[in-house]
Amino acid sequence: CQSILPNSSDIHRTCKPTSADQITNNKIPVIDMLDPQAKFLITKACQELGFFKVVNHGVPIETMTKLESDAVKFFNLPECEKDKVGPANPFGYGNKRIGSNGDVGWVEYLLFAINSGLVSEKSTNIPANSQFFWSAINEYVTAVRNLACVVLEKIADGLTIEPKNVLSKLLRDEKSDSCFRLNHYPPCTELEALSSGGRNFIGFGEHTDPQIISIIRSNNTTGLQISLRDGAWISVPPDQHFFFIIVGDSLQVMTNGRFRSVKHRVLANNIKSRLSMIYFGGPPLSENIAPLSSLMDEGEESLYKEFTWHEYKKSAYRTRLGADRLGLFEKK
Ligand code: GA4
Repeated sequence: CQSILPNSSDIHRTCKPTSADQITNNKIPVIDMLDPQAKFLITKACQELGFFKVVNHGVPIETMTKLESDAVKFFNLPECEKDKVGPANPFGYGNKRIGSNGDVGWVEYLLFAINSGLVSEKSTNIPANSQFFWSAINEYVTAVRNLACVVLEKIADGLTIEPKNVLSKLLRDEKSDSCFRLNHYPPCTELEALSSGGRNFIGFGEHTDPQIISIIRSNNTTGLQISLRDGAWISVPPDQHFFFIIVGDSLQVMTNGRFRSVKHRVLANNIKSRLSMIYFGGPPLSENIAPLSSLMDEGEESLYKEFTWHEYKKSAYRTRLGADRLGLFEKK
């Protein structure tokens, strides 16, 4: 059973904690999807932080817990079994290596393409007829895609742009280039030693998501942090019953910089495993990523050069995880 792990010294990528490096609940907006004000509150959160939590989201808890328990079963398999589904290129099972440009983290994952709204069995070499969790995963992905679309419709409403489905139709399109990720962060026993020296152990390095919107749900283990405008990192208290919404680079461009794609990262935990599931909602490859005309003020110019999602994605895959990907497309 040969492992593909890089030399362990490669994964000792560390970072300095900041003064704001603590569990900070009150900085993260909590949006009740049934609140008539939700559209305004969501829009405000996207402008200020690019991140918020949603409650009353309508996704049954069992849809989340069923997939979580199947995912735990998968990640508990012997390494040689999991390796049969890898290496991730970019889809499939990956262990510690993230992308193909040398990024590593204390994480193992499954990355799936989504085709016509369903997780593509062909994007990994997991047999379609295996005892794998296809039904749990597709039930989950269908539910969160729907939630993402409702959020995007509220955003259009909050920004008073027409038509209301101008953003959500990109995710509902059968050519939508979305993907789904299961991340498992095993407990990291070296963490204590390292953090006593004032450093933290990186599970998944800082980055922004290239897509329009991401929806993340995790088990009850800490680790996720987001960066505030002033550069301080705050820890996001985990909440297994709810979702966190992340504004992606494409939505920043479509709102001509009104919304902010939030930098985030995951720190490893020394005691508990963290399991997260993330839906990345992207447009069709041929879609032009440009400010929405109905949003632009008179005489307002795009802050960005013209590009399609395909071009942006191609460029993103050539960058390191923490790169300023959007910077390459800004008009200087
Ligand atoms: C970050 C968001 C998603 O997880 C992802 C990641 C992708 C990958 O893991 O293959 C990338 C990363 C992500 C952006 C830069 C490139 C590509 C790893 C990497 C170093 C699936 C995505 O779409 O972009």
